[in-house]
Amino acid sequence: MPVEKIKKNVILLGDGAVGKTSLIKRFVLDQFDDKYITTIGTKVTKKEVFVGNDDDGAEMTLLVWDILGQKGYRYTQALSFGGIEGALLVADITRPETLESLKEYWIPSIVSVTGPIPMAFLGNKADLEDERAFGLDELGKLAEEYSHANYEPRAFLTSARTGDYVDDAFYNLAETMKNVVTIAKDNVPQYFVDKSEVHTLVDVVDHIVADFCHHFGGLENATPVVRHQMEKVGLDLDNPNYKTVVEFINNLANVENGLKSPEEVKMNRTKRLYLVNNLPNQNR
Ligand code: G3D
Ligand code: MG
Repeated sequence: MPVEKIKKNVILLGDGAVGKTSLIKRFVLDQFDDKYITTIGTKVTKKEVFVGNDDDGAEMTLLVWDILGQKGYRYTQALSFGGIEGALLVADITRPETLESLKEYWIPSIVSVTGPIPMAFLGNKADLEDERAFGLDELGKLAEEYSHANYEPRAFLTSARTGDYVDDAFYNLAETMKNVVTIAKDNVPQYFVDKSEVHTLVDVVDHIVADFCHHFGGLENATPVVRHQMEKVGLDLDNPNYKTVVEFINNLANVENGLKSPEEVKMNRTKRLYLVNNLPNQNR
């Protein structure tokens, strides 16, 4: 039987310093670089894998996308890419808030653009057992919430340092992508906010506006709508307050209602609210 050849785009998502870049390095090069390399821009790495068995196997080329914290850039990170068909959602087992933000931020961010896609959940830094704040139970529960008619996303405790379960996680995702038919949406530009660069309400409004414009067919179409909604809630751009920003977010959701699917509207609202609600209290 001829071997099937498949090419798939996968992306690693999660908060800064959870180990995304280290996991890719471990998987692709099978080594762990202890020296932290600050990377700027977007990076795609290629890896060939064979999944399945002799009777029903496939040679897969994985194009692995790393989202890179653009330190020093205050604005939204814009990634323009086509056809993401699988995602590894990465949290750091020593920091419970990184698990929370997968649910509240990263999953809505990607799913609102790609629709449901195969996912795998990684609790990374498993070697730091003494500092562990959550484990497979919690991660598995999150994975369950995203079960799909055709597959159950799996959870792994990985270590980019020791290599434990890194290949398992990538291969599991590859196998799921081989078996599940997804329709890749082509060339969907996506905004990912580098959350570590969001410090104030002004930053939050910046990001929300950029995100809304992106979903609303660009700056030109969206600007009058944004301006109108800001006036409606009395949002002062130079000095926004928590309450008006929340109202602004709700009103943008109302605008999107009817133009987008209810799921998409909900996810956009969720990730925007996450940004406001996770500011340091004194900056609210
Ligand atoms: P990111 O790409 O998600 O931002 P990085 O994360 O891959 O850059 O990793 C962030 C830090 O976590 C790095 O440490 C890296 O060495 C460390 N790290 C990544 N994976 C593991 C792991 O499995 N175990 C342990 N113990 N550390 C890990 P530094 O200190 O260099 O910033
Ligand atoms: Mg990185």
